Amino acid sequence: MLSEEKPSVCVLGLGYIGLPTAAVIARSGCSVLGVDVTDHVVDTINSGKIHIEEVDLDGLVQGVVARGTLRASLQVEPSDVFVIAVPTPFGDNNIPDTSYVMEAATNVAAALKVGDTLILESTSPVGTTEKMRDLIAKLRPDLKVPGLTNDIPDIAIAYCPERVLPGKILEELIQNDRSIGGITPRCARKAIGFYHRFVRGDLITTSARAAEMTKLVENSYRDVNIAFANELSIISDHMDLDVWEVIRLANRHPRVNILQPGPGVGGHCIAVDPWFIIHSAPEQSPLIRIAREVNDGKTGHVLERASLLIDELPGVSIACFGLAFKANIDDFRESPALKIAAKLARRYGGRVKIVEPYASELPAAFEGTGAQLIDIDQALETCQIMITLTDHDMFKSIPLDERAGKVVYDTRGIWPDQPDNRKAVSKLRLAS
Ligand code: SAJ
Repeated sequence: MLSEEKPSVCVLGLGYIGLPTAAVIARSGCSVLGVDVTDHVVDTINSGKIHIEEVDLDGLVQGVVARGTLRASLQVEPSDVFVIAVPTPFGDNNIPDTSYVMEAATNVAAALKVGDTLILESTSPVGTTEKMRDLIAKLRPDLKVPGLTNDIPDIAIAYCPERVLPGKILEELIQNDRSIGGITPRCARKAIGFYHRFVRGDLITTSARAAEMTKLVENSYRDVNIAFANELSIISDHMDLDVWEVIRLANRHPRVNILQPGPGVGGHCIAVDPWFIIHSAPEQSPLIRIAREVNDGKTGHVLERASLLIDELPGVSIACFGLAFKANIDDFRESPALKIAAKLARRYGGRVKIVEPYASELPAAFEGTGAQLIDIDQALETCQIMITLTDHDMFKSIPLDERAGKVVYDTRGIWPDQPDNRKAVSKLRLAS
């Protein structure tokens, strides 16, 4: 590849990160092959459509597929740059599972040639990029790999984590700064040359291990801070204080910025990544572990208090506002809101109504419960108890006069003007 030529790129894994990344690279004019293990995903993308929801992604994918700069396949093909963006779930006992990364690297190994760059983007335990390098070295003894040769290596390998926010992925893919962690400084420089093509944020070079840790630290930082807010809300429930008021006041301090309590932490990142650190350094990470436990425990706390409230008002209908794991998106994966609503539905059956403007039908967790999906107006007309679980803007804009006379358990603090909030909540004080 001549330096002024646009590299051909192969992106492995066409999920929430891989597909937007592939589409943005394709928009920069590179020829991109997206690889996925699922026929349906490959077919959908090749027809110019998408299988996930993300703001503006449909139009972008349609455009780059129509222009021929993005196509999808089940098979890896020779390319100049390979980007691995496959999941790294954790299995039993919260142990990170990097088998998809290693499988993807195995497929890439067969296609590698001198001059190629291999980049791992998947959130990974520290040391994964080096393990991937060792695997490549084993599978391709004909190639000089970085860190294992005294000569100039034949290929470059780097770890470059994404840090985009679901709902703002296309914007943040371009604007956010990125850590570019090379196995060697030369690898980092090669990776920078690639990301410069489509990222406007700063590209900061470091080692692969430091970049791996940085990604985990970012999400753990957020988890620990949300845990502080959630613990404050549990303390406030116990002491009959309004946590929202306390946080609002405390945040007037110039160096205090407490996050928002909620029904727990959802999604595939913040509730998962801290375990990668805990697994690597269990003795050294008590704070990170307890934060995870506090955030997971908050879901049970909300369920318990909601049940106490419902038990005080037998027979009345209950509206659960929101299933998504956070505001203004249709992502119900690992959602505390969904867990709470589904448990209430199993406990109280048809009395439970779900208001979720981002769902066209109730997820499988509600099967056989008798719960129904209704809209905001139906909820206001028919439900006396209202439990807010997701802070969608559509819910926030329900004015006070439409909520008058309702018993509200607002786990997100979206209705600070609700007059009987405190009264309803104080009735719930746990006998602890
Ligand atoms: N949450 C609260 N209170 C808050 C903030 C969030 O309860 O004050 C909850 C949300 O409701 C949600 C969960 O935390 O259930 C996570 O939401 P989020 O918006 O904080 O983060 P994610 O999971 O959508 O995306 C995170 C981001 N990481 C950080 O902000 C450090 C994103 O930048 C990462 O790219 C993404 O994880 C990822 O892929 O790792």
